[in-house]
Amino acid sequence: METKFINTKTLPFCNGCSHTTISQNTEKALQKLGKSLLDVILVTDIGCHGIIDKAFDTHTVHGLHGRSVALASGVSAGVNNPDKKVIVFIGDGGATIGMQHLLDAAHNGYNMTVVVHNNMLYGMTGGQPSGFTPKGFKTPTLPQGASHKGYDICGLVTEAGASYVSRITGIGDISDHLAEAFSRDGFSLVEVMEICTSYGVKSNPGMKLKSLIREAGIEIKVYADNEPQTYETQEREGLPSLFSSDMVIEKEFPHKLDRPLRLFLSGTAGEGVQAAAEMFIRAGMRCGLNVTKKGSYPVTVGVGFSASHIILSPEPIQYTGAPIPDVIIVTSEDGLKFAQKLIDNATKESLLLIDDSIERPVTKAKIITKNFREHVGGRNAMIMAVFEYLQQADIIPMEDLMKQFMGSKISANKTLKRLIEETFEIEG
Ligand SMILES: Cc1ncc(C[n+]2csc(CCOP(=O)(O)OP(=O)(O)O)c2C)c(N)n1
Ligand code: SF4
Repeated sequence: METKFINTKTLPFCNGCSHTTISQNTEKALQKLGKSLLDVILVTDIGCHGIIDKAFDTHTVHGLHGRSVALASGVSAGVNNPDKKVIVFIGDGGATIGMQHLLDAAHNGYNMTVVVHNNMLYGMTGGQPSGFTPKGFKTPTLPQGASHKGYDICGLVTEAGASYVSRITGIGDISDHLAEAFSRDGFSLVEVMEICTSYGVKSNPGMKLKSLIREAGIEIKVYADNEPQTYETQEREGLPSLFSSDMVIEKEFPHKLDRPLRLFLSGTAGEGVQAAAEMFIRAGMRCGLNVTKKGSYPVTVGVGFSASHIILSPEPIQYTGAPIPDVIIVTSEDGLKFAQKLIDNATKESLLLIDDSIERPVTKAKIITKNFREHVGGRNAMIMAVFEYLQQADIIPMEDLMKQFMGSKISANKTLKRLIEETFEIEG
């Protein structure tokens, strides 16, 4: 039986909008190529065309306006598998905003097909002109018509090194054109000329797409049909994919957690907060736990606070926030300031582990003070603190955390290593 890629009969677009034609023909093209649902990763941009993703039963990712090609480049490089098809849906608005991403993706030969839905205006926000609006074409916010001709994206990505490029009109059965592009390795692009039946027609009454294209000198043709130069063959040969078994962390130790544990580590930039959090979650993963880690720090990463929210859980983690963490570890004044709200929210069940150089804050949490900074200096205070916490909590083996420590660059610090071994009576 033919694979159904679209899970609904009612697509979300206005009557007559060619976004419908593109979606239906994408399904048809994928069927012609014998693709299965999990072979396809559809990356959509912001705009009317982008609201289609929930109708596709493939993998889908919805990106920021203009950034879908950049996102897809990461997906393509990460997946690194020519049998998986990365397809980008982007409007002429998004393609204008993210044009550099299109040029770079073509230049680097990322495996993907970009389908530019060129209705010559920003549809979703009411018809502002884009960089692709042809000379003379009117829109609701530009009633006098565009004064310049639009960018020729097909010419530009061809010049940048795309392997296959064509421009077509979004009328009738376009599935063969799409299938042709989908079947190519490397970067391919199809620009589909369309009319926005809501705003394009309203501003240009009586206009016909084909005559408009002809009068504007927009060519409908195959622009590039070259031997593919793909990113994979040039750069990544022999490197593991992100999904490679080389990246898998095998379960090695038992754990004693029967519910999620939410920790908040808060200290000063450059004092090992992120490294300590990383060690802790990796140790959790070695025990078969689900984990999340979110770093928080100012954009000027070398100064001010540095904090990490981490969750370890025997169950899958559906929500990564923690308005009331179970444990808050504070190793500096910067960290205290940043953690203040969470300390205020803490309950009797919460634990606050805090360096004894800091004045004890008022809180409902149970407080334990320890001297983390004295022997190691600020630099590794959080590493000492997570060892201290783990020794008290006994949820995963200390040996596991020590193994993570020994696998990190910080273990080259002999003084720190000796101090951990002596304080926690554990062999490195
Ligand atoms: C960075 C950014 N700027 C502006 C917007 C507002 N915005 C949402 S949709 C849209 C227009 C989308 O037009 P286009 O990309 O051509 O897609 P269409 O709606 O025509 O399919 C704009 C400007 C946004 N979401 N993000
Ligand atoms: S507003 Fe325009 S682009 Fe958006 S769905 Fe309607 S016709 Fe299509």
